[in-house]
Amino acid sequence: VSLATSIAGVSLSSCLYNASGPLCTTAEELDAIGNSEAGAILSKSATLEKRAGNPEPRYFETPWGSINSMGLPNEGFQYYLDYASRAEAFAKPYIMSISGLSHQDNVDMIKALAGQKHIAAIELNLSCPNVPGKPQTGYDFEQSRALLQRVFEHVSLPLGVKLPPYFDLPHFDMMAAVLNDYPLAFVTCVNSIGNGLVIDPESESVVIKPKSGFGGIGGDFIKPTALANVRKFYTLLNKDIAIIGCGGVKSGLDAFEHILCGASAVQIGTQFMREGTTCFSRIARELGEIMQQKGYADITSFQGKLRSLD
Ligand code: RRO
Repeated sequence: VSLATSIAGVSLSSCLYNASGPLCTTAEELDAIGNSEAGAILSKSATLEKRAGNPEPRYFETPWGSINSMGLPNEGFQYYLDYASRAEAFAKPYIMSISGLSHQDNVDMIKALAGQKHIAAIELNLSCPNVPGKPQTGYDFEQSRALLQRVFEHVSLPLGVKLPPYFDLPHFDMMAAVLNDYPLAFVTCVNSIGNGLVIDPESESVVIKPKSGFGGIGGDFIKPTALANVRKFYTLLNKDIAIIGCGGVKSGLDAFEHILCGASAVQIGTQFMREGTTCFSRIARELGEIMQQKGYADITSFQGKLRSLD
């Protein structure tokens, strides 16, 4: 069986790769993804300037998932741009995530990426939940439209957006109406569920320091929400916009479910943080076994073909 996929003309030998965030901030971490079975290398979201992020502890794991309030720690835009030539050593696409602190910063970074070699695509993050005082752009439909309007005046590389999870059916329709007006290569569903709270009853305390303990939730907790978002946008968006699934993937079966809902590729966040780069080969093997059992030779044999009961 083949786990190969393609997103806006970019070929990936495996549909599984890392979510932006965990273990993709330094060149060494990105190299490790390059040397793994991941189908692509996706960088930590970049801001124009290097950032230290929020005070620690800022990441915590429970048996069912994670909470984080990293606050966008990253080496700065130029670092991830420079990494592109180093990524060439790996026979897989290098995708840059960007998350400017203002629309102007996003536009400036996207302008600087025009015509850059060795960058396969851009994932524009509309959904960071953890920078104090900055709302998640993806929850403001008019702001999202205004940003995309400006971005598409300058972009030359394939560009997709990383969305926050939506929970209300009219919100899916409203965001889809915005996204369908632009030539997006892909939409990644979903970022962490913003501003959850994990507490420790023993110490009667929160578990992370920033924002009084509030942070983005990932892992098992969020799989049903992630699948709902993949499925909704798969049905609502123009067929030339690929859906990339992210949320609660720790096994081949989880990846299978995302693809059945419509995902063309699947990202791994919390489980990658927990397990390291072996997650990509293990989950690939598990997904391959499921496909073999079911008689599916490739992803497109079952992608999006979720059945309803009526
Ligand atoms: O760095 C973060 O705190 C962070 C980001 Br930019 C994001 O998009 N999602 C997340 O859960 N954390």
